[in-house]
Amino acid sequence: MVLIDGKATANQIKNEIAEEVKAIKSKGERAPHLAAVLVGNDGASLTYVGSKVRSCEKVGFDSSLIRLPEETTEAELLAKIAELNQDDTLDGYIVQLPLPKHIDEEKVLLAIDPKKDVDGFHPSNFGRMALELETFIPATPFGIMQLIERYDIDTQGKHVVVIGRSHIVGRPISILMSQKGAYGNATVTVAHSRTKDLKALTQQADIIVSALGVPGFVTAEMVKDGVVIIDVGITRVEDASKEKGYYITGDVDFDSVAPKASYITPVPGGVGPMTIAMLLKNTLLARKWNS
Ligand code: L34
Repeated sequence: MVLIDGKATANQIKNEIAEEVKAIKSKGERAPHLAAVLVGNDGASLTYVGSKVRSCEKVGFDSSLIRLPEETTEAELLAKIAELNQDDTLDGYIVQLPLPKHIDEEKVLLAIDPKKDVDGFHPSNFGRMALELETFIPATPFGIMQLIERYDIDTQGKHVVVIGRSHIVGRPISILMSQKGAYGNATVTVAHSRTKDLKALTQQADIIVSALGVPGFVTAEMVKDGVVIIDVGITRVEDASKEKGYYITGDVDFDSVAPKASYITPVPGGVGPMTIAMLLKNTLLARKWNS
């Protein structure tokens, strides 16, 4: 069993980005600049956005954290977005999800200038991805593809079962893995809440990508020997015995599944850190494409 080290791979990618930033600065050009908008005080979102800002510093990017109160209206957020779209000192930005319930997420994502949409969530970027045109690939699926590539995991003709059909992970990874290419050409099944007999599907999966958010959902009897496990789930479970008052866990019952797996990503330290590294990568791409 190979434990896929997302943290180390993410650090490697960040080092590669840092080298590119050095080269940009040595030409007398300004550093790439990423901004993140965070509405409200969700604990997990604060952690993720904090990590994004720290990672910017690490690779030599400029960064801006724009924090807006929970009560921010949709109109106020849209006004902020219009401002960021016009800001020439900014290469890319993201609006951290989830947004408070009174704000229409779709409207917000549509308002982001696709050229600065380093999350790749805008319909035009998602469409470009589906059509295999040059674009920003959403950071989490991009990170998964990088792990598969850097660990040289064979996907040709393999049966991939994706659990979950979210716009951020399940749907895009299902598209990417079925595309032509060295780390594509897989046969992909997208499973979701209406899927009948999920176990029968996962039992014959060569690769399982679980993006559900239910701790311990994927158990040993659901997988075959030699399976590749990509665990995208990340849930905070309250636990008073822990320093932070919670621990983080994935969708996969790691202890029972790992012995059967050929490759497996841990949580934490798997896909999560890769999401952040690939957001930086997209910002660097924005810089190249827009200048
Ligand atoms: N707009 N919203 C937008 N873009 C995104 O790409 C995200 N996502 C998801 C939530 N909302 C978003 C993230 O950034 C999930 N996500 C994310 C980013 C980083 C990590 C997890 C999820 C991460 O760093 N995980 C660490 C543990 C962090 C912790 O201590 O909680 C890990 O090792 O998995």
